[in-house]
Amino acid sequence: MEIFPEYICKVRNKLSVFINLIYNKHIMSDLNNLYDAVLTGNLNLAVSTTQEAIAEGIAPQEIINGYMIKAMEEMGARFESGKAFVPNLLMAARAMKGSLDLLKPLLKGDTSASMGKVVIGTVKGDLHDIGKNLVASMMEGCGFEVINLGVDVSSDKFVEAVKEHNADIICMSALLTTTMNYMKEVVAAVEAAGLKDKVKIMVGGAPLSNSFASQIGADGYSDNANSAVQKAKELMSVNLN
Ligand code: B1M
Repeated sequence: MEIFPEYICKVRNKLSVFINLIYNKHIMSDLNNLYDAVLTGNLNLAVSTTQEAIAEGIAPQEIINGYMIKAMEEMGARFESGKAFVPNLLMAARAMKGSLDLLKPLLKGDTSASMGKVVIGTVKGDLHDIGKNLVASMMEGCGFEVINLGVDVSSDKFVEAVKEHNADIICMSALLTTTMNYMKEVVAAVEAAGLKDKVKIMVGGAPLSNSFASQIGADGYSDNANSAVQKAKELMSVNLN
């Protein structure tokens, strides 16, 4: 008779392992749906899968970095090899934005004091804004006040915004090898306006590197949204000393 409860216990444990396995597989397949949704530009699937993932308590960072950015990388590779075209890029971007809109509020932290003011924009000639908006959301989430100037931003606009908002940091984004050099013009314009000692300049975007950032006289470079926040904090503490 004593064997019976032990037997029930073993069965119960086996069952719970089995249920966990199914449950985890369910989560995995959901997020793989998100990868597919971004890649195929399926906005509805991207939104519904993101809603499910949020309801399951999956961290926004995991959803973004583990699935959406990977899908975008694959889209870029397909575009480069002639297997995808501009309409495919646009549809993928639309699906990713739909999903990011749901995740943005979750990136916001509970911060009352401002860490500093950031003016952010994609430089003149460049229309890519997904990565830049991700950086903006992360900065906001970590307590920075963010003034988002959008895309195709000229050096004049950056300088005006710094003056108007008394900004501490400029964040520039560029995704094209043809537009990244414009960043140098922005640095020169900031210098010409006599603001170089007042505002720190950060740059980011896929074709950039640390050495490019130093070459153009920027104060910081980061290759993703998380490290951009870290760098901004670092630069602010330098400012405060
Ligand atoms: Co275009 N595109 N695109 N595109 N596009 C790329 C960039 C490309 C690499 C694709 C490829 O060939 N493999 C290629 C550039 C090649 C090059 O210059 N070497 C390219 C091209 C050629 C073009 C066009 C010229 C195509 C054409 O018309 N023939 C054209 C240019 C238009 C223009 O800007 N004037 C074009 C257009 C477009 C769309 C408009 C259709 C669309 C953008 C839609 C939008 O953004 N609203 C698009 C897309 C979607 C892409 C890819 C596929 C994806 C970009 C993306 O959103 N990635 C891209 C291929 C790729 O990147 N692999 C490609 C996801 C995003 C989260 O990552 O933007 O890298 P990312 O941001 C990261 C980091 O870089 C960093 O943090 C972010 C988060 O981790 N970061 C910063 C970014 N900005 C930062 C700023 C900071 C700090 C960090 O401040 C401090």
